[in-house]
Amino acid sequence: CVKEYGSEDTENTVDENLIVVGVSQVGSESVWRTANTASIQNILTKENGYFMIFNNARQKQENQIKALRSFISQRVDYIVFSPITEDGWETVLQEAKEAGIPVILIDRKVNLSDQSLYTTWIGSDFYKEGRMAGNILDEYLTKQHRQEVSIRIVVLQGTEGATATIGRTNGFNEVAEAHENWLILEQADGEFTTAKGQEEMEMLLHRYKDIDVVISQNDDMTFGALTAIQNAGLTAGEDGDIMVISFDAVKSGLQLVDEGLVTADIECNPNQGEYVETVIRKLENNEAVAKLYFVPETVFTKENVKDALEKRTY
Ligand code: GYE
Repeated sequence: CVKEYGSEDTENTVDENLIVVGVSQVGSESVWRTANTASIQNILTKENGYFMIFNNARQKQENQIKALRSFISQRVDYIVFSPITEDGWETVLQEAKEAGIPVILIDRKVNLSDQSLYTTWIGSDFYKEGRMAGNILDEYLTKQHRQEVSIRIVVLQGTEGATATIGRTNGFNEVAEAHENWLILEQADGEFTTAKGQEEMEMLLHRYKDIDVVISQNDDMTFGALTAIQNAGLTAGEDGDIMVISFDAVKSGLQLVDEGLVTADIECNPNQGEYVETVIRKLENNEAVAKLYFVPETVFTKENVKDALEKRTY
């Protein structure tokens, strides 16, 4: 017994016992994203009872909307997707609801007036991550007795309108506002990529003298920013010219913490696959699921990075 998907092609026929899941991923802009994709792909396997249809939207919302519509027309059993930005999903999610397909959001959130348009969201507390960045900066500046002197900060932001960008910005800004001596010179859009991170950092170094701190909203932008800092003849680190605080804590980011070039890396946990699978299993058994699931995360500095660095697989 088989279900048919799209064409008559036998390759497109699926064993009826498998649960069909359409997965729409933002893109492959970062190391974190690749790890997130792998975590989903490693668990939604045939051996585990799934047939996964994967789409990489290459950073375009229109591609994601197209993918969701194609999942709906193929009558998948579940839709799993990470929305690139928060706005603009109401119509297509309404279509999924009308088709009776549960939607599981991962990583980023959507801005909706009707919360019944998705079943569950699994991801990180980005606002908390932003606050953690502020608090750890405060700790280091206190240790250096720099509570009274002016601290000049630049922020490399991720994709505009994405939950990760919004939360990390708001969380950090709230801590910054409580410190009169912290001055945010500029928040630049580095789009979560190494190339744009470097480009923006070069411009910032050109525009502003004496930058003390860079808050970089993901490790990929940090890699680019460090190149720019180095090319400008400056040094990064707690005792260097510019203190760098990063987000994600992928292996290559943790390596930089260990080397002292990045002072703190705020972890963002990409391992959401198991949560997705648990949620689907519960829904299959008609069990209740929570509306929000937060993945556990921590902050890495030189003090605790060694162990994590050894264990990191991504
Ligand atoms: O920090 C970044 C990725 O939304 C948490 O997106 C995610 C962010 C992550 O491109 O590296």
